[in-house]
This record gives sequence, C-alpha cells and structure tokens, in this order.
Amino acid sequence: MAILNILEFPDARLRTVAKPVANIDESIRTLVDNMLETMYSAQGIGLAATQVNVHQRVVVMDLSETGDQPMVLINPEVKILDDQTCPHQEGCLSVPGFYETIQRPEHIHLTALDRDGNRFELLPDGLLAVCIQHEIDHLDGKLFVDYLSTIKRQRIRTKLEKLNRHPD
Ligand code: QAP
Ligand code: CO
Repeated sequence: MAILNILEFPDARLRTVAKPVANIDESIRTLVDNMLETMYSAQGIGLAATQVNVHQRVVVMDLSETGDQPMVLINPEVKILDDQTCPHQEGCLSVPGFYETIQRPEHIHLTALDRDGNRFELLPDGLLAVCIQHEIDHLDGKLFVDYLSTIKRQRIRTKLEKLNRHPD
C-alpha cells in the first residue's frame, strides 16, 4: 500500500470532474486500498479520488470511532428526497485547518457500487448524509468552501497559499 499526496485548495486540479469507473479491476482495488491508507494516516473520515489527483468516481469513508469500518463508494449517485436541510460543521483534507458550518439536504437516497462491484443502497442521515454529499461534490470538482461567501473563501485561499509558500 502507499500514502498518496493530497491536493490542497486552491489547486485547479481539484476542479476536475471525475469519470465513472467502467470496470472494477485490480487497479481500482489498489486505488481504494491506497486511498484508505491515505485517509487513515491523515486522520480523515472521507476522501475522494479527485483529492489524490485520480479523476475517477471513487470515494472512501470511515465514520466509526474505532476507524475499522471502511466504506467504499464507486460511481455513487444521490437523490435528494425533500427540501429539508441541516447545518453541519465541515472540514476537508484539501482545506487543512479550516472548518465552517454548511447547510445541506438532510434526507438523501444513495446508490453506489462496493469494491466487489455489487450495487447497494442507503438512506443515510446526519453526518453520514453530509459526508456522502461532501465527497460526491469532490467528484464534481466542488469544494465545501464554494458554499461560503466570497470574502470567507478568499481569506482561506490567501492563508493556505501563504502556508504553502512557507511550509515551516
Ligand atoms: C469530509 O473531511 C467531512 O482540516 C471529510 O487539519 C468532514 O476527513 C464531511 C481533516 C466533516 C463532513 C464533516 C481536516 C483532518 C479531515 C483538517 C475530513 C485537518 C485534518 C477532514
Ligand atoms: Co473534502
């Protein structure tokens, strides 16, 4: 396994729209394993392939306290079930050190393929619903900072650009 480099906002590659996975072969399973190792080592709860500069529709998550319940979503699709939204504080491994409260739909229906190519469905709510929508946004080239005001997003951009110019 390997730890992959995570792209950081405002890297333009995070704006790439990922393509559906055509078949789940050994290379996709290796990608999934490397993404899980990368997510766990960075203390994250979710990571999309876009964030490691692979533009295929693959997401890994683990919302368990023990960090031993990996979830794999390949070609995930979400339907919003009603217009109810809930506020939630979000962070992102591609926007390190910044957390903001975002409103998202609360009730969604997810269908996706698992690492063996089997289709599954979920009716998640709470943090799981938030995290799934956050990760699918990555596959569409979107970031949680896009939901903030221009001024807030600019502040985050300037701070991260400075940090990346002077990493120590
Ligand atoms: C997405 O984000 C998420 O700033 C996953 O310094 C997060 O795993 C969806 C992380 C919260 C919903 C709610 C962020 C780690 C991890 C940081 C993450 C950091 C270290 C973020
Ligand atoms: Co993220």
